[in-house]
Amino acid sequence: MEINKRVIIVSNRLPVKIKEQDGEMTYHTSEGGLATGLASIYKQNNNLWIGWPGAIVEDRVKTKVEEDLQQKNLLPIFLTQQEINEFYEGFSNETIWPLFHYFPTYTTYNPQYWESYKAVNQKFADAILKVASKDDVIWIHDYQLMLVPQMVRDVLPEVSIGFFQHIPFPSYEIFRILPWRKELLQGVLGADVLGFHTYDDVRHFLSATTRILNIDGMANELTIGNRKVAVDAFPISIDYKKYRQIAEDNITRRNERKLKQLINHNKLVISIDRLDYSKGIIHRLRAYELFLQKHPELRGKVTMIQLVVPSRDNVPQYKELKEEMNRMVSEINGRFSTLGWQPIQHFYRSFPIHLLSALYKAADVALVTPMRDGMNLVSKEYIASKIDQKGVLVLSETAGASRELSDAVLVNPNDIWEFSDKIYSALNMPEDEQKRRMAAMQQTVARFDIFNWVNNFMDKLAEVKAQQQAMYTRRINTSIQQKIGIRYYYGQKRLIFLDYDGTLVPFHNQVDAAIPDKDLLSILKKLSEDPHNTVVITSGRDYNTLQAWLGHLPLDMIAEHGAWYRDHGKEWRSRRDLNNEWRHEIHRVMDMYARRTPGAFIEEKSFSLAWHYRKVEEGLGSLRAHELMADIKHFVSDQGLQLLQGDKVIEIKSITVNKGKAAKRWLEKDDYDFVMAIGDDYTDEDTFKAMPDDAITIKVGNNVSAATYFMSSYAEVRALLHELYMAENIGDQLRRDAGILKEAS
Ligand code: ADQ
Repeated sequence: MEINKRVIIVSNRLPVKIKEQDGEMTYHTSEGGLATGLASIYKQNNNLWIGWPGAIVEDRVKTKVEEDLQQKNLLPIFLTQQEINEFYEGFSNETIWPLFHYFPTYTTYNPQYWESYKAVNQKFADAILKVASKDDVIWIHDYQLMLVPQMVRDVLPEVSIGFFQHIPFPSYEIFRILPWRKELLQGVLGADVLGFHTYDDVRHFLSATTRILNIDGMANELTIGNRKVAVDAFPISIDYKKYRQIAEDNITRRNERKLKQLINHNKLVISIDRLDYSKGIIHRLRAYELFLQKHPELRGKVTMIQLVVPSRDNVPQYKELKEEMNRMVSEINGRFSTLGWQPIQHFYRSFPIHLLSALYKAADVALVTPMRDGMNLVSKEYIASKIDQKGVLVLSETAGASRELSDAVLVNPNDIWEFSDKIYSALNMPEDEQKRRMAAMQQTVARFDIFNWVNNFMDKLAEVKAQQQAMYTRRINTSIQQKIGIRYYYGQKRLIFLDYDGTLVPFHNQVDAAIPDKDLLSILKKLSEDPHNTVVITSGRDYNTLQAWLGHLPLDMIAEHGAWYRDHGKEWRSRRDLNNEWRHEIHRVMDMYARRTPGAFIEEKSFSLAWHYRKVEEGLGSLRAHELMADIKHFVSDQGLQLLQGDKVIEIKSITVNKGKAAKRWLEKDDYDFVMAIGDDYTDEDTFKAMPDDAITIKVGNNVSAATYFMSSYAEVRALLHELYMAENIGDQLRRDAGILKEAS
């Protein structure tokens, strides 16, 4: 973790509850998992946590509250009642929350809420910007603040920003329903590291950015302008040691004894969550009811303790849920109770941690069965509290925690029948199996605790920033450009290799649309007409196209990655040693895949075949390309061919043909004092590697490269080339002026 930088944590809620009693302000610091984990950061040095203090604060006490909280390294943002209604309860909890938890029918689309969401996000961003400098690390939390990263980035372009989302990121098909999907994505992409709980969330997020913003990336890295952004899974956890200590505490032991007496030493099933439709409370009650119905022999021998913490109960759906829950609990109790036994003990309130811990310890089975949950910490708290390792966790497969806790009894909460069977088998699981499973899960939770989570996230953020900075120093800026200009100016024999697509013209969906424009032709003409210059276009395109587009200029050209070449003023020649016997078979397979894939097509070059999928439906193209590659890979290696994977294209050619080999032919021709190569894709890497040590090599784009320098676009390449021949002209002028001056003197 980078400890020498100042860290600013930002979340909707501050880790403090504030109350006013008889004119006195009291502050109760939260014991929640996130607050505990982040306490190791925000309480240090001049670090800071920014957020809403959880209550409406009257103007007259605002300054006092600010001063009090400042002592605790907290900076409050005050929200008005209207902001709470529209930004917090509105857009955050009635729009994003239900949709991201796969409840589209509960989702409200209210433009007024959206306006408020934007305004409050701006309020948070302004508060950050008031105190932050470009060297700080800013860690923004959760779905209430998705626009803040970009708002901060706009003002502090170099600052380190992390964003962590605590709730699921839904599949693209769900996310796209949202009218403001684009803005939310652009907002979070202001961060350098985007963290989610699970790899599935990461996958969904990447698929949404590809499809909605048309941003492509390599694996889980995206390139936003000149910035690399990492998207990764950081499963949150709990303070394991703390939960173990509490479980061993005498107060907890006493509570546990009392609890067992209270339920007559029955088997105990527990259920603990916040009141929320995402938590699966109703489905769980149904499954428990069915279990009691199917197993009359266990009635009177099992008790369920259900704890529900009040939450958001002025949002209509939560009110309805509460009514439905109460109705079901009394129905089940009414139906099955006997004089000495009640199947469900229901509590609608928060419990002190020692009582919670006693429940975890006493429980034979914990039912943690949300419909959807980003992670779910109750499951991990239960595991940590099991000192004797006896007890079974029944866990939803749709909770993020299920990815780590594979030794739990996994359940689909919608499948009530199977669910009720699993309650039964959990209650009857042999003790040694309980212990084996519990031990394995304890190992995981102990190792990947909340502190590990904080460290992993902060380390990743530092790593990404360092990578960005390394890239930044290799980006061509004015001073590097000047140095290149000087070397160019003094060069007497210059050799310049230029790739075509993506380097001199933008990447087009239509292969033939990349025809050179007037501006480009003029640049190439001026460069190549200079008698000191040899300009070589090195392209993967077929030679007929290059001839038609650029043949009239005094350029040298390499076509089809080196299978064909032309010295200016001469005819095109091909390599004599290449054979084409493999062609028929590869063409047959490529054609089979093209016929199954709308939008795919084959490009025929004289010594290679390319299968393009740039016009194929997103996702399907790369799926087919992988199938195709798997199909031909043995043939390719048997025949001494090479399979190249490009940007939405795969190409098969002889292994002996590459741009680097072709470039060598030119390098060997003469002794050059200025060598430069510019290219944008993987095939240009061969050129870069073939260049002498003192050559200037430039990669267009941000991917890893053997090139020394980076540029972001074809437009910058053109500007550089323009500068170079201008340098020559200005130089000539200077030389002439110098001559005139000499003569005059
Ligand atoms: P939550 O939806 O709040 O968090 P969860 O992770 O389960 O869900 O945390 C609930 C917390 O409340 C636990 O620490 C639990 O002990 C406590 N709690 C529950 N009932 C209680 C009661 N009656 N009395 C006292 N305490 C009680 C969101 C996401 C989750 C994600 C977390 C953290 O929805 O998926 O795991 O953030 O990222």
